[in-house]
Amino acid sequence: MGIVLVTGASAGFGEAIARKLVSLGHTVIGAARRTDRLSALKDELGTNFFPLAMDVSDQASTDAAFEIIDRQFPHIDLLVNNAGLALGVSPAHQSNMADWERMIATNVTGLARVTHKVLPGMVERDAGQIINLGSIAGVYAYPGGNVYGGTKAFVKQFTLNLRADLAGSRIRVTDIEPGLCGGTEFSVVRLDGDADKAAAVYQGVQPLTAQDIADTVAWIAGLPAHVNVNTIELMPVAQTFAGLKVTRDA
Ligand code: 8X3
Repeated sequence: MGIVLVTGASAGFGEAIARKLVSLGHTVIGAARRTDRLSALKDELGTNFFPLAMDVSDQASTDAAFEIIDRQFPHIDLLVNNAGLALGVSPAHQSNMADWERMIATNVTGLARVTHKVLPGMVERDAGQIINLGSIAGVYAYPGGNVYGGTKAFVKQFTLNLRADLAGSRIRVTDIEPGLCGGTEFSVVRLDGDADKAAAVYQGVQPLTAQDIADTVAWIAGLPAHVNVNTIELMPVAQTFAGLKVTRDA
């Protein structure tokens, strides 16, 4: 049983991962901006859940959160870099620059920032595990994916590059790459709060669930110490990578 830091723990994947890992006996530090939601989770999960205010897109907020972690916890055994978001599905030339900057600040800079905080301690102890939440959007290009897909390609390559730098150590690093996932606020946020458009994304489809992702995290974390899952791609059966578009002359 270990000490786990989950970012973006107030909702969606992060909340499900926190719940799952607490149920398995881990101590979970659940970090997020929305502390009211973390408090509710604390009421549910009890002493093995430690709510922590942290906005990974903000250096000062992350510094303050790590001062608390350093005071209260001896080390982190598992970092789950889950905080991230998609904003917009417009083609690149019609996208909003502020949306792009926010995705980069959270999905790229935030993930790197938290990793940069945690990694030296893991290397010093020659122990630990990092699980990053990438996406199929970082592997397959699709219309409207533009910067979101770019941030997830960063997550994938950063994960693999960490493996390269950590060669010879016992530290494990994984990129989980989910496809279409429902039952979370992800699509509502992506579609700027439009619940009808978000519901249409899942029309007639059984998507992955946050529970599927939490189970995957728990499986990877529970593998024997000599096994590293480099990347793992999950899609609902209803989604495939068929359909490379060909534009024909009229
Ligand atoms: C998002 C994956 O398939 O919903 O990370 O665009 S998908």
